[in-house]
Amino acid sequence: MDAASAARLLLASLTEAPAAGVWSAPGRANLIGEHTDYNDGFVLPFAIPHRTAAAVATRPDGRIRVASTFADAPVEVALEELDRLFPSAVPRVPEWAAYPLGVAWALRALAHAPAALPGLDIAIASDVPVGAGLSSSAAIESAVGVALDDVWELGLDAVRIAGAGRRAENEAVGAPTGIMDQMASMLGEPDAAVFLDCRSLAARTVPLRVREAGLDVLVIDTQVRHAHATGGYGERRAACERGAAELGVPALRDVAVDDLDRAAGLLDETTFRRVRHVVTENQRVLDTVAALEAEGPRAIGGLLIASHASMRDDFEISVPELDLAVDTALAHGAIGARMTGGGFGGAAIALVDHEQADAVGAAVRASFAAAGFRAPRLFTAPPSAGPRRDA
Ligand code: GAF
Repeated sequence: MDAASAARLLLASLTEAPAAGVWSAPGRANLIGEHTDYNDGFVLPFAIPHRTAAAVATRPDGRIRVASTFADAPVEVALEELDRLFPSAVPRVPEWAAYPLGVAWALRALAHAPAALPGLDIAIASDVPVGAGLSSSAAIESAVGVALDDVWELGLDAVRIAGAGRRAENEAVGAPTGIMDQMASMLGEPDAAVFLDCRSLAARTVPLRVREAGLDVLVIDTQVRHAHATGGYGERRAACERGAAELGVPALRDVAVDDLDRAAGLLDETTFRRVRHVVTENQRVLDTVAALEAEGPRAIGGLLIASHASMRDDFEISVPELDLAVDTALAHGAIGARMTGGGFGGAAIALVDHEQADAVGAAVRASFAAAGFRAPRLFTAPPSAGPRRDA
């Protein structure tokens, strides 16, 4: 059953009120541009076919209830209670519920007459792998965001809805993430990547016609689960902020590749390597956009490979499973491969000839088995559509 049908069924089990509608939004893979978003830099993600759906019914009592197929029990609060729950550095409701309730809180703050908004029952279902670095959380935020924008008649554009999703992530869940995932989910289009300047939020699509080029994007979910509210992600972000402060710039976006020699003399060795990753990764995003536009996806393999090496060696966010996935894919003919998303687990992507996709997948499975790693989950992910109303 698809996510929209599952959400609709779940809603029917919650309330007899008719559904106002069902909306869905995709997860994303990042083609290139990792840990650049919160440094005011450039990213180039694309929406994947996996989606999260939100079925919504209004209710007259000013309360909001969220339920999901991946949680035991619904969570219900009064709408005005949202302002007492958030912002919070730690989720004050079960973590899964902080995503949709955080979006409702952030969107309610944008309404002209918040007290007049109707209460809601929201049922959520998803086929985006959780904890795989494929933005299952942004998919929830975008699906709920577009649903509430319609039901509450807010008239917001995609960038404002993405901003509400990011507020939920940062201020309701407490994960110090950037804006990439929400913008990718909101702006994704078939056969295209989303080129986003994270400083200005100017975005445009760039052709990513993998099928036309005889290629597949193979996603290799290592099944090593990660979480961005804890640990390494925040440490990397702090190192970038430290580097920018020591170099006297507002953000690492303002450091050019040619400035790196000077930076090496000013920063401690670890901070320098964190900075070098971000600075060179920004340039790789620009180079990838230029290569896609001039020559198409067969021209970007070297940039993907260099990006992975930078994350592995300079930013140190890869894990052995991701490195093995990338190395094995490359050894079996992939044009390029890299880990995607925040790191410390999650998924890698490999750009492979369509005819070789099965063989590359089999080789990755065999290498994981030989290394004693948990079996990876593999699927192809053509660049796909953004949010839509399903019913
Ligand atoms: C996670 C975050 F949510 C994004 O904002 C981004 O920083 C990414 O990691 C790394 O590029 O997905």
